[in-house]
Amino acid sequence: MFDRVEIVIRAGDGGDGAVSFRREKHVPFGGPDGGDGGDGGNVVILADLSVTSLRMFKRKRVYRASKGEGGKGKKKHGKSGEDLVLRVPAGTIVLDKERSSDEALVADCAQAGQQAVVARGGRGGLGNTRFTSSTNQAPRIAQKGEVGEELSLILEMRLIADVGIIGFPNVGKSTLLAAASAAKPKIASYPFTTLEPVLGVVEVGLKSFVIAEIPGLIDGAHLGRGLGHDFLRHIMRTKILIHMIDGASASPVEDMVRVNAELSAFELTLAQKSQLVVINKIDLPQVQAQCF
Ligand SMILES: Nc1nc2c(ncn2[C@@H]2O[C@H](COP(=O)(O)OP(=O)(O)OP(=O)(O)O)[C@@H](O)[C@H]2O)c(=O)[nH]1
Ligand SMILES: [Mg+2]
Repeated sequence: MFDRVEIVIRAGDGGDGAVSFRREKHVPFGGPDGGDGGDGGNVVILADLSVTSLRMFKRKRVYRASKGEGGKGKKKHGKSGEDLVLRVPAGTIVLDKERSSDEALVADCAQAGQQAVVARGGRGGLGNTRFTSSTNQAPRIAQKGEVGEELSLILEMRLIADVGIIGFPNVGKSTLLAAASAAKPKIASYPFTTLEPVLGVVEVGLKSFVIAEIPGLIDGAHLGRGLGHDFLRHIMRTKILIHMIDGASASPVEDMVRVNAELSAFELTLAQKSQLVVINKIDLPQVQAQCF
């Protein structure tokens, strides 16, 4: 699953302004007529419902918007460069790779249709027509186009689930997801059966909400151990967490505390989300003896 990619974007340079003079028969000293350069194209990021992953950004790394054309004689302005629109899945956030994490957010395309200019094209340079003054009627100067902005970006897709199911491996997260929705995650009696977050839609009458299994939470997940680190990002936007505990574990309460410690080590706001704590496998006699 490609849910985080790094790309380089470069907005178009502005076109140069032209140095040009009118040349007409019988007009010995034509005035300056150099037009302005066109502006460079912007790079725009657009959340598009028809795009479901960031996979295509793995193939190509550098994205450039087109340049503005240079100005021409007869006061003709150069054409502006076209914007380059990069289509991403809804729920993608855009981070500036060079900045520290608290000021790195460039754009947040949570909903389809949201867009943001992430790199501005350079302005076109002024042609020599613009430099005429009372003392200089025939300026031989024109401005160069500005350079387009260049940025290294991280695109990160965050699943937009309303409810996240968390808990140690093998506690029964997939079983709940499969029972509550039409999703068909693999269920097996060993840890790490689920290797990527799985989404399901839960229908309640006419309403529905999205539920996500977040796999691989173990001690040290926030440090990248197991699978957990990457996937914790996905639950940042959930409204509530279902914290599932295996009632048959040697110490269910300690399991819960350890998972919570992972959440707060990763991001404090995650640990502050409301949790519905669920003890699972209560059909087993030893669980009934232990928990009730
Ligand atoms: N007895 C009993 N077993 C259950 C219950 N719920 C799940 N299980 C079993 O627990 C095992 C693990 O279930 P999963 O749903 O795959 O657990 P998971 O949390 O998704 O596991 P990972 O994806 O590997 O982290 C399976 O053998 C399930 O059949 C339950 O309510 N009672
Ligand atoms: Mg699972």
